[in-house]
Amino acid sequence: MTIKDKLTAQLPEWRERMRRLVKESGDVKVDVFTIAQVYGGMRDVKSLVTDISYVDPNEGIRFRGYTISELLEKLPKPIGADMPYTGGLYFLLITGEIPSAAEAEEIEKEWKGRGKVPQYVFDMIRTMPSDTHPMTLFSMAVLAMQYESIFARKYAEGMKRDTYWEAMLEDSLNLTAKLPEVAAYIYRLKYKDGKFIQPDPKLDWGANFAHMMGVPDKKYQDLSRLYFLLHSDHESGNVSAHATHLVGSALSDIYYAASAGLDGLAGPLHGLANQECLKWLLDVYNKYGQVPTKDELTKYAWDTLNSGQVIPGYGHAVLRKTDPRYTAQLEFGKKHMADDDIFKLASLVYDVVPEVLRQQGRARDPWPNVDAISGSLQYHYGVKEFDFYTVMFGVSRILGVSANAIWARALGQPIERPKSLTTPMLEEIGEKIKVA
Ligand code: NMX
Ligand code: MLT
Repeated sequence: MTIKDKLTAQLPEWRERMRRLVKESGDVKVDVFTIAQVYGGMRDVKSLVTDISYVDPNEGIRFRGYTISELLEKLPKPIGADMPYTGGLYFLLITGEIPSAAEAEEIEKEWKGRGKVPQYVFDMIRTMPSDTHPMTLFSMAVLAMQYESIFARKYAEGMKRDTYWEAMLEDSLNLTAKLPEVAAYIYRLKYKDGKFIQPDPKLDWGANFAHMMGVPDKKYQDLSRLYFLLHSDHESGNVSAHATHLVGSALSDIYYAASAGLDGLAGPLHGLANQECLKWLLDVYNKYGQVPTKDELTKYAWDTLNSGQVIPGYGHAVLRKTDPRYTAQLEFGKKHMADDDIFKLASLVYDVVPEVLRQQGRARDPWPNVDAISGSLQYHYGVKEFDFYTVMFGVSRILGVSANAIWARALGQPIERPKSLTTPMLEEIGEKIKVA
């Protein structure tokens, strides 16, 4: 059964569940929220729905109900690999089912067939100033491929509403197929004198990225597969997922929507934190010329806070415990690079920074998030150009946001349009409540 057949079979039940819920319980209040939340970035306001992943504040992410360790055990792996096929992960995100090895390989095959990047994308990237940030190039590349959109073409021709998702699925498979090559192209152009490496048809999607990056160590293939799994989705309220969903809700196709998501990911409070983290670690390391002592690191962390900056990689809007995506990477590092100084430093930060943030008393979550350690693993394998790191996050995140976009179309989710109020209106609401 293809992924499209699986969705076709699942859709009637999901549509009926949604219809029944709205009909029978449409007036039931899910949440009430405060003026502080209206001003405070809508934190914790329960107003989005996705069945693809869920972030529990204490447990962290579950993808389609599975924890990270369950997925690392259950998802099929290429022969000889420790980490699963990204194709199998994509199958799971879209269908909700753990794929068989044949099903995971089928997605990998689909991706190979759809992987050729149009020449105009490379030409466009090359016209940009050489010091353009890689995230700008990556987002532009995704946007440029909007030219290929089947959804946009079919919509213009007059597609039936209940088949929108089929075009979204086609576009999503076409787009995701091309991401590793686009990303590796940007990397090689910017940092390796434009000496490109062609994809190897024998390799899976994750391993091919590693190969095209030019990293010789075979373990980097596993790190890439792990990285793409961990960063793929984080429920729907984070900036990249929400921006993608918002733009997609206007019936913009996945190229427009994903490019918008990438633009949000490029912010230092979101995905760009991974480059900030590595930079912070290197600054510490260079200051002391070695892995510092705990006392030195404590002082450095306080200096960062006292100069009005955040400590990148720590804190989270939803999580209140160590991010399990951090833990999965820490375990990979302990297994494969325990003696690497930058990795050791990243691990030491875990022993120091939560206590510093607790003493400072501002951050609601003093624990590390996904970005706190990812750069140190890349650095170990020679991918040291940290302003590229968010591109890898973006490659992975498009898996999750495109899976969501397919379902948003399939369930006919409407254009997003919350209501805004003016400050005097909120003042009046505040006064009324006080008087009452
Ligand atoms: N270092 C210093 N201060 C922090 C940190 C941190 N790591 N985390 C939170 N705070 C501050 C925050 O700036 C805010 O200060 P103020 O009251 O002066 O505005 C206060 O603590 C309360 O913030 P929270 O409610 O705990 O966090 P919020 O939900 O607003 O923001 C983050 C969440 C993730 C944006 C925030 O923790 C942060 O800036 N962390 C560092 C950047 C980072 O690692 N981002 C990556 C997130 C994961 N990702 O990949 O997207
Ligand atoms: C993410 O992966 O999107 C980040 O952890 C941010 C978030 O979930 O708010």
